[in-house]
Amino acid sequence: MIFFDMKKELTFALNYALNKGFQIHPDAFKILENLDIRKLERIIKEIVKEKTKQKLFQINQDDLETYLGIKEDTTLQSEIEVLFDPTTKITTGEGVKGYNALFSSRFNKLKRIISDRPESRKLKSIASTKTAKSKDDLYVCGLITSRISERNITKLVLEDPSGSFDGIVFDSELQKTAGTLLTDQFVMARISPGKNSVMIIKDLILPDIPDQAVNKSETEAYAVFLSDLHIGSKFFMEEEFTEFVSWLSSPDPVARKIRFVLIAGDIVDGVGIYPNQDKELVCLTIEEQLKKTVGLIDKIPKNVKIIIMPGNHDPGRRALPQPAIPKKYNSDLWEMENVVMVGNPAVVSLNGVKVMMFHGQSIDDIVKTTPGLSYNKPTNVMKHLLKARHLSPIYGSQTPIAPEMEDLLVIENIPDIFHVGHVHRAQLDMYKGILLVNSGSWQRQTPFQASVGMTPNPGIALMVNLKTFKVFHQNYNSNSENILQS
Ligand code: D5M
Ligand code: ZN
Ligand code: FE
Repeated sequence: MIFFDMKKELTFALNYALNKGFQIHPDAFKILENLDIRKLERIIKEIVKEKTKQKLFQINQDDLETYLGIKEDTTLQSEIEVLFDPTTKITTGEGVKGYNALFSSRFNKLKRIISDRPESRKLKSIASTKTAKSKDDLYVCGLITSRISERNITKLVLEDPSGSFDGIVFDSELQKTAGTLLTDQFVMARISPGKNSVMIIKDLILPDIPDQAVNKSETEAYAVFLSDLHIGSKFFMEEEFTEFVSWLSSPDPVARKIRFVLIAGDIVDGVGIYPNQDKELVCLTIEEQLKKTVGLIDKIPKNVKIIIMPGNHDPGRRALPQPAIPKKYNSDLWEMENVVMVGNPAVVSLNGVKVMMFHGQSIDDIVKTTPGLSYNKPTNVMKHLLKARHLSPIYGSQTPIAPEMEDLLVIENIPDIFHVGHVHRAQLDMYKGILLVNSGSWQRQTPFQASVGMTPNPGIALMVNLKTFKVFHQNYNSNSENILQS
């Protein structure tokens, strides 16, 4: 055993045991080395006392783990089930016909969701309201094709399979709601005919999330929420991420209970994602970037299950929904026994807790067109998505959406946890009992982000106790401004 260059508290503890005739196993030594030095003396004295009674004069790893309560708890469950993965459902219909199918699927799915509302019993098709004789209020639903705010009114155009409807919102409170509606979002409206054949919108009803019971894990397993590693980028915080990965095997009582690591996209920085990207890369090919990724996640203990979902920087396809990162780029990832590869978005069950994972590409378009929403509060945008029951409502802006026959971005399955990344700001919140996690990033501010005034808070690992839903975080960023705000 090398006493050279050792902390004096550790030397004292070792000498104490050796002088009492004890041997210390090298694995036990490793644990002692990582302990809080203030506790060392007390711990070693206790163990020596106990083992002297038993007349066993070797201190091994097991003794320390038992004493410290860090012995691997085999009663903690780590059951994972993929409830939804778009990878095998992707068909990519082509052309206009494909988009008609997509929007009709969106309309039908959301109409079914809203049919749980009592008002929906009075729903009429848009075409039938044109000939309605009654002076009673009517209910229609559809996708928003246009929203215009003028002076003190807001004009909305709604479309359903029977036709389209122009309505005006006069009420100032209701105009605030109308102002937050996104193009192509589904909404139900209470309407009544006004003067000069103008239709007045009197209420706007979103599909939203009903009150519901949250599923919890029976045992206290923890899940870690990560995203936006950007491995291969010059700005990937490799040192900090490596430190976090080694913390996962440390004696810390929380680390010892971690059974899941979820990565919500932008695992690697990719190649050719933005102009002149090669100048900001340390690994110049996708293969090299993924190889490095495998090297890093291989250090995560094997009793931790890892779920990997792609983002806009990862290989596969850019348009939503995205398939899992294809095997051809790195078969090791697919073959690792503790890794599960899924597409974007995905829904997984962790010990019965439903987690909806989405990279979050649509946040860019929503922040740009919606008053009151910003990159600094990504969880507010996440609430917006839940209310709309759609992960990417706006079609035809920056976020590419594929012309699938079925709209796989409708939020049909209500999650217990909603996990999003993309905007590089770690943040937590709650909405209708759903825990909202934006998992931040492990990439320092890029020159592009600096040029647009985007301030990420990278290097924060968020984790959740799946039994109590209590939240923890580990901050690996030395910059004290990069705190977690909610
Ligand atoms: O994007 C991280 C965040 O930065 C995300 O909110 C988009 C924004 N971003 C990044 N590059 C651009 C460009 N070129 N235009 C507009 N917004 C951008 P990430 O997915 O990690 O690149
Ligand atoms: Zn990113
Ligand atoms: Fe991204």
